[in-house]
Order: sequence, then structure tokens, then C-alpha cells
Amino acid sequence: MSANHKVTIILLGESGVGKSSLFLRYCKNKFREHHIKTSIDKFDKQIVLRDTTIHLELWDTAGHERFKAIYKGYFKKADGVILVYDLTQPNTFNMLSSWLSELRELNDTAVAIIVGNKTDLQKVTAVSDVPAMTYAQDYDLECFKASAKNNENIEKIFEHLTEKVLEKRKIAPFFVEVEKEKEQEVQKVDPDKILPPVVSVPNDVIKLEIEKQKPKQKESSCC
Ligand SMILES: Nc1nc2c(ncn2[C@@H]2O[C@H](COP(=O)(O)OP(=O)(O)O)[C@@H](O)[C@H]2O)c(=O)[nH]1
Ligand SMILES: [Mg+2]
Repeated sequence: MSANHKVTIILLGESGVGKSSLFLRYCKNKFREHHIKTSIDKFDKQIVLRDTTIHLELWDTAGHERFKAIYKGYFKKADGVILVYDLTQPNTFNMLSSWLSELRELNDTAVAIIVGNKTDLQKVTAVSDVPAMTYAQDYDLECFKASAKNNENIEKIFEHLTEKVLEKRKIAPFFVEVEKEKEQEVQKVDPDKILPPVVSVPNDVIKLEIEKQKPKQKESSCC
């Protein structure tokens, strides 16, 4: 089956946040307890969303300073970016703005989202949702929580990001659907508040009507 569209997604964030684990879970439905050491890893996957076949090119990066020079090239070609932090490590959340600004220096069009990983460690979750939500609002990003270990939200995150990329490219049905939703919202407006259309009538038509309605004067007869 040949794909209709190609979408390139890159995972960014500090080392140990679970980028490779999110990647591995989504691509191969596997999880490893140990840290997977990678510099850069690629996986190709075909998915079908809303009857459209999409070729996903997924890139996993290492998060180490020494690899940054290598994968900065990949920043440029990304259509979608998943900025990952570890819910149990506040410093990994604080580093997101530095990842985002490095990305934006090279690519200001990619759709970026934030993912707080390791929800299964909720009891030791150290990062409150509030700063993540505020940050997401300030930078107009969507934010999600996930667990690569428990396979929570993983498919939804990758698919949602893919849909957002295609919507931004104005590709139907992803773009059209949004327009339809807006139309439906307009139709939901209270009908009592919609005023009847104002019909303007030209002045000379009004004059003519008044003339017609005047009682006709008796014609004087000459004797
Ligand atoms: N409990 C838990 N551990 C995770 C999760 N995701 C990743 N890990 C662990 O966190 C460590 C770092 O994960 P890894 O994917 O290698 O991080 P990366 O450096 O960002 O690629 C490994 O020991 C993983 O097993 C998760 O959702 N829950
Ligand atoms: Mg990794």
C-alpha cells in the first residue's frame, strides 16, 4: 500500500526521560527496563488515519550534548516534534525551553507537543501539572502525559501529532474536518439571537405604494 503523505517526527529531551522507550513502544510495542543507548535511531512505519495512508519517519535522539551537532540536521526536516520530560525529574522539565529554542532556531514551522513520561511512577511524580500547562499555554503547545512502560497514551500522542501536521499542511480530511467543526459550532448559536434579515426597500417603491393607497378624489364634472 503506497502512502499518500509522509510525516517526519523527532523526539527531543534530556537523557533518561524515556524517548527511546516511547519510540520502542510505539514502533515495536516493547519496553526495556534498562537505558537504551543510542545516538540517533530511525524507524519507518505506515499508519492509516481517517482512510489516509501515512508514512511516518520517526527519529529518536540521544539527548547528550556531544550528539547535538549530529542531530541538529534532523531538526530542520522535522514536521512534528515530541518534547519529552520525566514526570519524576523537575530538571528535565526545566530544560524543555532550551530544547524548544534550539529547535526554533532551525525550524519554526514544525508542530511541537510536550509529553510528560512515566505516569506509572505517579507516586513519585515531582513535577506538578501546573507549570507544564502554563508553559504549554505560553508557547501554544499541547501537552500530554504518558507511560512507555504501561503503554499509556502512546499511540494517541503519535497519531494526534501526525493529524496536527497534516491539518497544518491543509490536507483533507484533517483540515476540512476542523472547518466542519467550526461550522457546527456556529450552528449551535441560540436561534433566538439571530435576527431576521433586514430587507431594504427603495424609496420610490414606498412612494408608489402610498400613492396607490390614497383615496381617489372624485373627478369634477363639467356641466
Ligand atoms: N517506570 C518507567 N520507566 C520508564 C518509562 N519510560 C522509560 N523508562 C525507563 O527510563 C530509563 C531511560 O529510558 P530511555 O528510553 O532509555 O530514555 P532516553 O535517554 O530519553 O531515551 C530506562 O531505564 C527506562 O526503562 C516509563 O514510562 N515508566
Ligand atoms: Mg535514548
